[in-house]
Amino acid sequence: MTDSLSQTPHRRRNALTGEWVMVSPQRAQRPWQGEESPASGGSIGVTYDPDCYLCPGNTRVSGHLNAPYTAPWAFDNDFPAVGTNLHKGSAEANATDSGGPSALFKSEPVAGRCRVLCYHPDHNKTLPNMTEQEALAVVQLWASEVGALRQSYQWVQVFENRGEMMGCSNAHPHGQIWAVDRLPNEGVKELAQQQAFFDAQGVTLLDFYRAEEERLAERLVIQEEHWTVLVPYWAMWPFETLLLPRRQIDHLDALTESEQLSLAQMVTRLLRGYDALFDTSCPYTMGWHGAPGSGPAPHWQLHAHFYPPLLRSAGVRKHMVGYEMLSEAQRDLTPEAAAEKLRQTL
Ligand code: H2U
Ligand code: ZN
Repeated sequence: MTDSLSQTPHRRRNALTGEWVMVSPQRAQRPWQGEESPASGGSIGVTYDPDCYLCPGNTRVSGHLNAPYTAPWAFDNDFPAVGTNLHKGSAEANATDSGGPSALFKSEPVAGRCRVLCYHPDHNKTLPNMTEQEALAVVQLWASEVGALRQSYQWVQVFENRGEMMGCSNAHPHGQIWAVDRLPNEGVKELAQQQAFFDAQGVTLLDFYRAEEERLAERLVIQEEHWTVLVPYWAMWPFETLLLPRRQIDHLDALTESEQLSLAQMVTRLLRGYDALFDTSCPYTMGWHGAPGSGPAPHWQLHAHFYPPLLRSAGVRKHMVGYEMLSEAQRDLTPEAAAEKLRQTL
């Protein structure tokens, strides 16, 4: 990296969304006198919690009974953000592009299906603590859920919020899926950038980008046969990473068996790295972006984003406030320095 990027303020463009992030490397050493959240202390240690609404056989808030599951298991969210009832009685699309005041009060209906994915019957078995086979079972559940839901919905968002800092309400290892019939903002931005790049260059943006990052090596975190993890050039969160397959893949359900197994290894390894870096059960939001719709999508590259909020230690997080909320994302630590620190823990 040139000295100017490692030492002087600059902006970097996110090639996947078209947005910019401001990088202020000279600020990375500034003293911190703000909030230090207490470290979460990691695992509590119970394998079964009679009060947990996700443990096998327990009763949920809704009164429904969980299956006595012994492998990853999914159910329809009892408090879904969207209904499956395809627009019946819901708001009609109410604005035209003809101008006038109605253009300022635009809305449209949205329908979908929300699922909760219990990753493991053991209340305490987070992804980084799983064996390869246990994590593989989670990967296979992601894949089968995506395979089924994308037949009916435009956008299938698999995600996991881990830790209280990320608003996760329950320690039981679990993820969620919100599948919707409208393309959400992130999908719209990523689709526009990937489509435009493919139309202009004839290659898949993130596949081309990954090969370039592998050549440069300064932001690589893990690279093996089927997958690469890197801190993107345009990372917004301090230790944000991007997980990419090493061939073009549209959807999670298109992985081969060896790609699934290798993915299980990669995810647990990366999450163990995060836990080691901060010496805590590291909070994060992670999620998969597969191609919208169910048809072939050579312009799209399947990928997962990992967004841990931590900055220096278990107790000091990055706040996306002030300039970030009002202007644009900003970071102090360079993505190259973050990748170096992550590599040291793996
Ligand atoms: P989070 O902790 O990641 O928010 O996920 C918990 C989800 O589980 C949440 O979306 C659902 C909530 O709606 N849930 C049920 O479906 N049934 C329950 O009995 C409690 C929580
Ligand atoms: Zn539980």
